Amino acid sequence: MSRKWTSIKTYSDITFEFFEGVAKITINRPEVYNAFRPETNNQMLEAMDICREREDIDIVVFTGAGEKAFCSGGDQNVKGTGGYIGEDGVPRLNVLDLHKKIREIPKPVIAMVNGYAIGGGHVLHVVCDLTIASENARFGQTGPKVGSFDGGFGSSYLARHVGQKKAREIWFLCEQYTAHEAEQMGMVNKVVSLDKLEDTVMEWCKIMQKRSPLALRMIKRSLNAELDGQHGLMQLAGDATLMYYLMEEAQEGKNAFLEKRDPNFKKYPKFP
Ligand code: S0N
Repeated sequence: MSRKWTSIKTYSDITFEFFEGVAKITINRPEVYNAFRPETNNQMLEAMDICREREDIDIVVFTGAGEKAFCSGGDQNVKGTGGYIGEDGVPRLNVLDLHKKIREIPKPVIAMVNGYAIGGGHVLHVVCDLTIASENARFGQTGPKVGSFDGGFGSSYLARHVGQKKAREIWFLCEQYTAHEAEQMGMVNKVVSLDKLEDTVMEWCKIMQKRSPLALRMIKRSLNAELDGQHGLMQLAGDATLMYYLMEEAQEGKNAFLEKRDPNFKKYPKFP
């Protein structure tokens, strides 16, 4: 089925579109198999901020332009010493900021993998909450072959998906894996034919859109907290505070202060 996606904002390296509560961020650099440069990451970071703020966006989908690649990682043409060199001449490793935003946004993020997910492109799908891949997709890390590595989510979170032995194999050997192999390893949720890929992603979105957004938010926070240490606990606790603020008991404290009286917390139930 073809959908009438509407553009949210125009960028040079990505398209950023909306349809029925779903925001789609497409890396649009097919000539380099959707490799990212610092500008690509900055644009995705801005798009993610918009996704976080807009109430009508329920779910974010990442994909790549064309039928060859989801993302082939850092653009080797602009790799310098100290990182990838942007138009400002400054070397950056700013894809890590994107990983953080994907983990932090309180909405589901889906990787719609339509081809190669290699190197930093592989890490990008690993960091997303869900991965739906087409049969032609290929997965793998290349770091130790091309002079890079991701010791962050690209290693530790990958190991949570596939186990320590398999994660070490993926990084040490730098081989490629088919979509079905990736599914069997536990790092892909579902594999479909390329012509069914977007339909399937949108079907999953429709199901999640019927679920309680706050429940999904708390589940994402809780699953992250287990891996993210103090930072993860801070995010989970932030949402607990949000829920407390929604209760009359929290309002009573503020109201009492403004009305210059003692708060009466006794009237609120204490659950066992
Ligand atoms: C994807 C591969 C396997 C496809 O192979 P195939 O089908 O043989 O096609 P090619 O002819 O190789 O490619 C088609 C065209 O696309 C260009 N191209 C592909 N990938 C890249 C790329 N990453 N950068 C620049 N150009 C790319 C080809 O050059 C070719 O163009 P033409 O036709 O003009 O020659 C195969 O292409 C492949 O293996 N690609 C490279 C994958 C790779 O090694 N990626 C980089 C891995 N490293 C990272 O991603 C760094 C991670 C990272 O960013 C990071 C991690 C942790 C902390 C910080 C950072 C950070 O640096 O930010």
